[in-house]
Amino acid sequence: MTQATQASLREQQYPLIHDLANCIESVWRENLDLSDYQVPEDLGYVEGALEGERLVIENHCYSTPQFRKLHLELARVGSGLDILHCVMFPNPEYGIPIFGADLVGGRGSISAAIADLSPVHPERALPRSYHNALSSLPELHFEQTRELPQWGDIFSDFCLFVRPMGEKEEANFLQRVREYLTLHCQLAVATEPLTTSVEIDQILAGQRYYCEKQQQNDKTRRVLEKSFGTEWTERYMTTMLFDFAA
Ligand code: BLA
Repeated sequence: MTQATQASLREQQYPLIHDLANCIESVWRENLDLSDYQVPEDLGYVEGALEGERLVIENHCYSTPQFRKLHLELARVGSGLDILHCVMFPNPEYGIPIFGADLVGGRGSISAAIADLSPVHPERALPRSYHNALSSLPELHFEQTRELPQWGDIFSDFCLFVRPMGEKEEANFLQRVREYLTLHCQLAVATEPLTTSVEIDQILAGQRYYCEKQQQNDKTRRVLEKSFGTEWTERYMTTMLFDFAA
């Protein structure tokens, strides 16, 4: 797939999705030491249309000393539904949360906008440095907050899950995600790696729990299955979207 075609999916996407994708990549570039991450060859750019509308997916991945995988995915279903998915998977030697974001919408509005720094420690507590930094951000008000699904016990108290109403709320959402990302990158870089296998195993277990819960999101699964079938979707959800060390 050529760069020109890749750029054009982002150009066509809903403005908040396009802007958030650019924001994520610029915060990464400004704060982290990015290396290439080898996306499995057949998963960089994917198109499918088994029994419904055409689904186009493009993946951008990097790794850094603190993160084994930074994943930004942009997708479009048919001509109307745009999706942004982003997860930052830390190396297990770093006892830091998992940043995740998902935006779904199009044709005039975003129906779901979620962003969080999700804990992976036992008791699912955030490190104190994160708790303090997040607590000191000014409070934001959104007209329509949304309720988390049952599998959503992985998210922190700082999870933002809203249907942004209008440009002002969209701008507020974007700004808040920029703040989450920036403080996350800065705290991650300042974090000393863990040294004991007991601590590292706890982090691995927390990351695994996070991925297993995310794999239960039937809304994501259904969209993928309609275009790519059940087998491909299972592989994609467990190796590309939410993979963990076995
Ligand atoms: C919701 N995710 C959704 C919805 C769709 C997708 C269609 C329903 C939107 C709505 O209710 O308005 C679809 N999301 C996708 C697809 C991909 C995707 C197809 O990423 C990828 C190709 N999901 C994540 C991450 C988080 C997340 C990283 O991938 C959170 C950090 C959360 N998505 C999330 C949640 C919901 C959602 C909590 C609402 C689920 C529900 O209400 O049941």
